[in-house]
Formats: sequence, structure tokens, C-alpha cells
Amino acid sequence: MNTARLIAAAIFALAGFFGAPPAARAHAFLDHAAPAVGSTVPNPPPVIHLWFTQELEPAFSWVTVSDKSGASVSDGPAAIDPSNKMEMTVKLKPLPAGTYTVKWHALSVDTHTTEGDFTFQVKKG
Ligand SMILES: [Cu+2]
Repeated sequence: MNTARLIAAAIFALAGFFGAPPAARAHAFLDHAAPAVGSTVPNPPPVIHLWFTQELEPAFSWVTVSDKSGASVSDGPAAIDPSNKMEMTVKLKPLPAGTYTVKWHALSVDTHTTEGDFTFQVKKG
């Protein structure tokens, strides 16, 4: 390998290391939710809203909501608002009082997947 090719290879390697655009490192994380993460709400919510830090790919993003026994309490699949792809919602069956676990899986438009979970509590069913 001659010197010019070596330098070109070194520049290429450095660009790969430092050159990733900021958006590629952002990913879609949960920004906030309603009911809020870890909150206690007085009445059963008819729907859960999740707001993410990036737009989502609807076909590969989903939310499950389950009760203490692990049974699903969502009413249909999660939907992404076509006018705001950073927002995902899922309808709920009428919830009795209790603690519920929300698990989300997101594929952002930058092709990175992220997932997480949180709980909320319903005081009175
Ligand atoms: Cu990303």
C-alpha cells in the first residue's frame, strides 16, 4: 500500500468513527406518556398516549398493556397518529382498580429499535 492510499484509508476510518450524524444516535425514546410514567390516576383512562423523541415506523412499533396477572387490557392494536408520527396511542378496555404495565417497542425512522416499560395505577375502577 502506498502512502496516498494509506492516508485515504486513515481518513475513511476516522470519518466512520466520528462522522455519524447526530440524528443516527438519537433513537426514539419515550418522552412522556398519559397517564404519566409511574403515576396514579383516579379513574380508568380509555386510552394511553405515548409521545416519543422521534417519528416512528407504524408497522414495527407497538404497545402492550397488561394487568397484574399478565392479561392484555388493550382494546385493539396501537396506532400512530398520521399527523404526528411521534405519538402512539392504544385504546383500553374498562379497567378495574389496579396496577398496569405498559410495554413499548419502537422502530424509529432512523431504523433503530428501542423498547421500554412502565407502570401506572388506577385508583378506582
Ligand atoms: Cu437512532
